[in-house]
Order: sequence, then C-alpha cells, then structure tokens
Amino acid sequence: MSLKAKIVVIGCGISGIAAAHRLVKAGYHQVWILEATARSGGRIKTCTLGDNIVEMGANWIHGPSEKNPVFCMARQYGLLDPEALTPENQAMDVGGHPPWVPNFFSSSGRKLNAEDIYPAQEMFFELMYESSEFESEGGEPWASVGDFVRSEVQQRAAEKWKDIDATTRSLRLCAISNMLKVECCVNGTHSMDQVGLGAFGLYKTLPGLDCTFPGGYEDLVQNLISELPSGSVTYNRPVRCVHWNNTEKRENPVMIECDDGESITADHVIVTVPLGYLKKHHSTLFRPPLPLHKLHSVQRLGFGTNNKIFVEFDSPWWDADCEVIYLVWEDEDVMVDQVPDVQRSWIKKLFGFTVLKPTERYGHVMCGWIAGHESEYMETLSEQEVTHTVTQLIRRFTGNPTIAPRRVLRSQWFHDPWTCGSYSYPAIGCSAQDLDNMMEPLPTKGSLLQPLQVLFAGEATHPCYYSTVHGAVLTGWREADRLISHYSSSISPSEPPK
Ligand code: 6YU
Repeated sequence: MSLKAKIVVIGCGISGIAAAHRLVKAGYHQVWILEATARSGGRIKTCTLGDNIVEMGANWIHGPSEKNPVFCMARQYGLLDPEALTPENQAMDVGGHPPWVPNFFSSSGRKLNAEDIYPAQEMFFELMYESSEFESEGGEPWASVGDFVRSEVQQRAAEKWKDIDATTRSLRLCAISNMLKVECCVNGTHSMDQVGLGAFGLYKTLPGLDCTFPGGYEDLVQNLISELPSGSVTYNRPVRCVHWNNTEKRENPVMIECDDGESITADHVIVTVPLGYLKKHHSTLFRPPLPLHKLHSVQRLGFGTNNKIFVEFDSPWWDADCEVIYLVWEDEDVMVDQVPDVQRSWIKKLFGFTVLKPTERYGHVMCGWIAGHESEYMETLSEQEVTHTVTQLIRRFTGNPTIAPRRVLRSQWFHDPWTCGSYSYPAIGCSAQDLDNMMEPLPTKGSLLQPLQVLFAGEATHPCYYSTVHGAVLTGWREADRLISHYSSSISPSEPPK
C-alpha cells in the first residue's frame, strides 16, 4: 500500500473535495486540488441578496434520507433545521416532485382556480412516471419525453376531458406547456424534445422531502475543506492540459500543464471538470486525446442551462401559504416548451417562481426559474433589462401595474467559462453505457500501460444520481476508493518491485 502516491484533483467542486477528503482520511498525504477560480464549491454557490442568503447553484438536498451522503454529512456537521431530521421527513417519498402549495396566474392577469388545473397536473405526473419506465430497451413509442407527453396528452385529453368546456380544456393544455417548462428546469435541458425517452428512467430519486441549508449550501463545502491539510487547494490555477502516458517509466506518468505555464507531475489525476467544460475543451485538455468511445459519450450526453432570477419585494403579492407560482400563457395550448423568437420573448420560458420559506428567514424573496437557450440569452442582458422584463411580466400576470421589485439577482451559468451550463441530462440516443464510459479511467482496461493514470468524477459520471450534489459526492468517493483499493491490492508505481 502506497500512501506516498502523488494525486492531483482538477476542480474544487463538491466531487473534487469529496475525493480529496476521502484520500486524506485514508492516509494519503500527497493530495492536491487545482481550482481554476478563486473559490471552492463550483456549482454550489451561496450569495446574498440584501440581507438574505440565496443559492445561485444547488438549492436543495434532493431526497434527504439515510442513503443520501449529503444529508448524512449535513446532519453530522449540524447544518440542518430540526424538521429536516425527523423520520417523517426522511420517509416521505415524493418521486422528485415535492407537493408544494401552488398559485396559478395567467397571461390575461387572472389568478386561476387551482381546481381547474389539477387534472392537467395529475395527467402530466402520470406521464412523467410512465416516461421513466421505458428503461432504454429500444422500441420506445417516441424518441423524446416531449414527443411522448404531447402525443399522450392529446389522446388522453380527447377521452378524459371530452365533456369539459372548451376554455377550461384549452387552459389545461396551456398549463401542460408550463409543466414542460418546469421539467426543462428540473432536467437542465433546452426542451423536453431533447431528453431521450429510453434513458429518462436512468435517474433515480431517494426518499425524503427536499430540504435546504439554513446557513447556505456552502457550509457543507467549508466544513469539508476545513478537514483537509492547509494548502491542499491551489486557487486561480486553471489546468490547460493533462498529458498522460507521459513517460515510459512507472514513476509519475501524468503531467498536468497549467494555464500559467507551471507543470506538475503525478501518479494519478482525478478530473472533475463539468461536462459542459469537457464538451468544449476535450480536444486540448487531454494528450493523447480521449479514446473515441469516451469522446462519443461526452458528446452524446446532454448538458443544458437552468438559471435563477431572485426577486425581492417589500410585501408579498402571493397567498400566505403559497410555495410556488406558475405562470400560464393563454396562447400556448399547443403544448410548447420553446419560444419562437428568443430575443423578443425569452421571458415566456420562465415557468414561474418558488417562494423562499420561511419568510422570517428570507423576507419576501422568490426565485424565478428559466432553462434553455432563452436562459442563455437572458444572461447576455444587463441587470436593468432583466429587472424591467421581470417587472412587466409580474404586472401582466397579476393585473397589478404598481408591483415593483426591490432587488433582482440572476445566475449566469452558461457564460461561466469553467462550467458552460448547469448540469447533465440523458439526451436522445443516450444509454447507461454512456455514463459507464464517462467514469471509465484511462488507460482503459486491458492496456499494458500504467493503470489509473486519469480518473473521472463529477455529477455527469454518476449512473443514476447525475445532475445532483449527492451524485457528485458519490463519484468523488468512488474514484478515491478506486485508488485506495488499487494500492491495497497491488504494488505501487512509485515503489517498484525489488
Ligand atoms: C442538487 C439542487 N440545483 C441548480 C443550479 C445548478 C446546479 N444542482 P462543479 O462544477 O461543482 O465543480 C467543478 C470545478 O472544476 C469547478 O469549481 C470549476 O471551477 C473547476 N474547473 C473547471 N475547469 C477547470 C480547469 N480547467 N482547471 C481547474 N479547475 C477547473 N443539485 O443536489 N440540488 O437543488 C440542485 C441546481 C442552477 C447550476 C444545481 C443541484 C446540481 C449540482 O450543483 C451539481 O451537480 C454539483 O454541484 C456538481 O459538482 P461537481 O463537483 O461535479 O462539479 C426525473 C428526473 C430528472 C433528472 N434530474 C433531476 C435532478 C434535479 C437536479 N436539480 C437541480 C436543481 C437545482 C435547483
């Protein structure tokens, strides 16, 4: 067993931190993290809006229960509210769709009767469940989740809602458009027409009602970083190229070239850069380049944009118990989740707002959600333009021309050069094999070269919890364990056989 192995982790997001933490706890003392930016956390990013804490990236612990490593660590560090710890909360199985109290508003400035919309919601959730049952077996009735939903709603609505008046029926179809936009945010995709029906079911949920970090998600990051030896992380150190198979010798076969011209040699490198970054930079990031099957999986898997627009008000204009506000456009009964003219009507893609609760902690703050190319366009606008458009939107839907936000703050994940989007999803044509290929170390199995030179972690390498923080943590631990078990079962490269 060689605790002397020199291991470099690229990226100080939660997967990189989890990998380094595991290795250090196992006794490895030559573990370094190289991070491109000036901060830890990556897509975990807690900011403030006035006096309030807001999360620009990850928001919730999805499925906070015993099998969720994020929940277990947060509990151990004492970072959660008491109700998140209760057995009832952990046992609640909501299949990824928390039962939030909704308010519906329409583009003609009316608050809609929720009872009119519920049958559409019920039908939509049924279809989401059915979409996840196809399991990549081939022969699915449609290529994408979007196509499947549209076709099934048409059929089922014709049968189930045949006695409903035309206005309510049309409104329900408009609400389905809204629900497709919600799913675009959940899946981090431009359109549900890009999400593969066969692969949709690869994603698995955990039991537990989603909860947040009262002090901010970054509390988890700080706790873990504080347990690494000081100096473990080098900030503002972007990696330009990983030269693997660098030497004929068994010693330090990897050379990591940084943007500032520095080069670092290592026995192993764990790459945790986001899939969006990999898609853009794979050709310059690896020498020799990625093997073709791995490259094809990088290209096939989806990586889209989901952004938030936080809006603060002096007083609420929603019901006291309201947890989510849905905005239903009355001209969208053809079940669409993309706008025809992005520059003119990008705001139509924003599905609505989640209300930050409890009010005593967050004040009157809501979080708007917008996915896809419309979201990417929004990032290019000035803060004033975004504020103006959001204000007009709220005035139109509430019919109240005097509503004015106090502050607005939005995320810009697509234009973040180290992320290039938000998170991964199974695009059309993807299968479980692509996620397997993503996590496969280099050189690939069967090679006579020095093994485990380049390992891959990060949310997009988890077979069923991709797109989440707990998925990212598990991949960091997985790659650390891969090295630990390698050294516990073989002779170390830095200790050649005598
Ligand atoms: C979750 C949630 N959540 C909202 C939004 C976003 C995400 N997620 P990192 O990117 O963190 O780290 C990589 C580092 O590498 C980074 O620091 C870079 O700077 C660095 N780097 C890059 N290039 C480099 C180079 N060349 N050299 C050196 N360093 C370099 N997850 O659990 N709950 O509520 C949300 C949300 C707006 C953007 C989220 C959520 C996703 C997580 O944030 C994300 O997975 C992890 O933080 C990634 O960690 P990492 O280490 O891999 O990368 C049915 C079904 C549907 C399927 N999906 C359903 C799931 C729903 C997902 N929901 C998300 C929703 C929200 C709201």
